[in-house]
Amino acid sequence: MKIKSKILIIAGSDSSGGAGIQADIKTVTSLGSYSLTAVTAVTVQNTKGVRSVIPIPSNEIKNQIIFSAKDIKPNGIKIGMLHSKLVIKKVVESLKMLRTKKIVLDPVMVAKGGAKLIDNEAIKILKNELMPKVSLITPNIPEAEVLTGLKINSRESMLQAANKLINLGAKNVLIKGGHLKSKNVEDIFLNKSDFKIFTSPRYKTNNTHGTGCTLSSAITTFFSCGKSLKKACELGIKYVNLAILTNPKYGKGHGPINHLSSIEIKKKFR
Ligand code: PXL
Repeated sequence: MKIKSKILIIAGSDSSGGAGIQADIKTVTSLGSYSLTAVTAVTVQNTKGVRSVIPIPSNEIKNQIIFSAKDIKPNGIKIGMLHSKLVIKKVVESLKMLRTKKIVLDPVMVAKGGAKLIDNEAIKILKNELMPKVSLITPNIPEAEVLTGLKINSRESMLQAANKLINLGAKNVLIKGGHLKSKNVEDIFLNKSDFKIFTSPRYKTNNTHGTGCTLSSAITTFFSCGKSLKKACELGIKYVNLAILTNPKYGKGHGPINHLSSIEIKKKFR
């Protein structure tokens, strides 16, 4: 199989393999693209929770990005866990040095079990300095609440929060509705001129560890292969839904999803 595109993944390691950079690599690979990585932190965890987080020094994160991506030029960049202000500043500096325009930011804040993966002062920098520079930001409801200061408990308040993020400088926003207590899951895509609600069935399962990482990586892959961002979101959501539906039931806590549930990218990479 011919490789369709190259994705740089900037994210933390999840030793249990369901989320973080492991989920990202599996997703990008199963959708037919090549991944290179910059590891931002090493977590010790299993499906029941996070035991520890060791940050990688911010200079080393920048070195990983620049040294590897100046050699193998990525068509798209996915950004996940960035735990501190300094790391975010180094990532912003690094992005400036690369030419890659297609960048998706998953503003990771808390792991499924409740462990914090970012510190408070970093959130402000992420919002002010990184968010305006990326193509798409993909917060879930708690993350969108932190980023906007709004309480989100309905489709209307999701839309309000998405609008606020656009007014704060985000180019495109996908707010994921999985945390709301609705029959179906609604994810809202918004930019200055377009708007779309993606409706998916809600599956009754605890095995949703890494869905956010997986979705943002899938979107980055489809986007890097020439799909529009809106279409890439639609295809990414389909991929994650299928991955949840066919989850392998591993572990005693929040189990991983099935990254091998690939769907075909029809449009050829240009
Ligand atoms: O799903 C968010 C996430 C991102 N990155 C790492 C994680 C997690 C959740 O556990 O461990 C490294």
